[in-house]
Amino acid sequence: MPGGDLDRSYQELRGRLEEKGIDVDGVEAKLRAQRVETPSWAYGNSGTRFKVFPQPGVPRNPFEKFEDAAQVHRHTGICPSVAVHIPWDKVDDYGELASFAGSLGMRIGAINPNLFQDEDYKLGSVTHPDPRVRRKATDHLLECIEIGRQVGSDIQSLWFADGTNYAGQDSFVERRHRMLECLREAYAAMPEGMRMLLEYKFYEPAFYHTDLADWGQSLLMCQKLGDRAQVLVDLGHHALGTNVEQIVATLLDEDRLGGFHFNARRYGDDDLIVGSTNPFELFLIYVELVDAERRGARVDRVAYMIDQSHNIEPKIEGMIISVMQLQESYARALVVDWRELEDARRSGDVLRAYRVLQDAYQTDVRPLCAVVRQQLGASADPVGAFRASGYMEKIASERQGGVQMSWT
Ligand code: LRH
Ligand code: MN
Ligand code: MN
Repeated sequence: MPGGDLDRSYQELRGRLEEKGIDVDGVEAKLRAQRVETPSWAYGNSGTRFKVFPQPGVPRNPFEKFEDAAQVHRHTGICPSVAVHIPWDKVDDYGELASFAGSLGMRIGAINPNLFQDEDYKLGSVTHPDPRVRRKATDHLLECIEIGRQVGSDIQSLWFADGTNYAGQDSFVERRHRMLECLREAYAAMPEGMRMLLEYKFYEPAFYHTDLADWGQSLLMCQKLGDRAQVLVDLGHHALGTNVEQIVATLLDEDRLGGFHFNARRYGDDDLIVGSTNPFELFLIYVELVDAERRGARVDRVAYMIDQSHNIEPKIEGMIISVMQLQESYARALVVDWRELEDARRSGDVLRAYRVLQDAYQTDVRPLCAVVRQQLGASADPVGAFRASGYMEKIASERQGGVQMSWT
């Protein structure tokens, strides 16, 4: 949709939306304010437990991961921060990493402590029966809070691989109590303004039970910890058929939605491009976010983070496409005709209500998103511009021996 074509399709779309009574300038302002955080681990080599396929030009250190993330920001205009995983992104001086990020117009986002890659954690980390292991896990949480404080990050994003493999292996309740005790200590150490997000996953790597298996278990933990503990919804961490948009709506209503890990999944793992197979679900999640904002919920605090690692597809381009999917889903949710929807709901017109949503979902918002990116000084066509920039060729020739920074 380059040049004149873009202008024509944008004007057409704008006209159609205005006829529907949509405030297009308002929609554009919201899209300009949208932010998405990309994960450092998405830029390194990754794979499944069967095989890692190394890619050319992959970063050799955390600094180079920020360089790649800066490309995503350059072309999309809405991704100035990067989530880091400690110790995958261990450096001697985090202040140096933060200022390097700053020199690229970027910053360090959520800090993700890693409590799953140590021999000691075989039976759990913060739930481990041995207090010595729990001490070690809690110390790592404290270390990550300190890093966050140093680099000005206000989010600790926690995911626990804790669970058991056999019935009878340990007590569910005692493990909960141990977790709560460790998290209380970490929570108390957080500076004001820092939040703790608790991610849940109903499977993997434990086979019998997972200590934080679903949003309810995370929420209960958060409620015990305090207001600055909130639930993190990773789209890939649900049973098939789970209504994720309802979970999102409920957590927003309780002011406990801390953030997202966006991705898509077909069966169990969770690393595909967000919205690649389930764009309607993604749209419906954004509809709940837009609705919550209309109701005055604190949507501004929600952390919109991607959690993907692309195994066979080019990583930077895969991330750019992911961000565009989020931008387009949000744009579609912003053009929902709420007056019409509420009227249909009130009169019990089930299918009119559904069709109002369909009408927004079927709107081709790509010209609007392209124009918004131009307004932000980014690219109307991010993939085309990235491909034409020669960045991939440059890193492929300059970087040898890229790191692998995931669990594989
Ligand atoms: C676990 C998870 C969690 C980790 C990330 C790498 O499946 O979603 O967020 O930190 O993957
Ligand atoms: Mn996740
Ligand atoms: Mn995951």
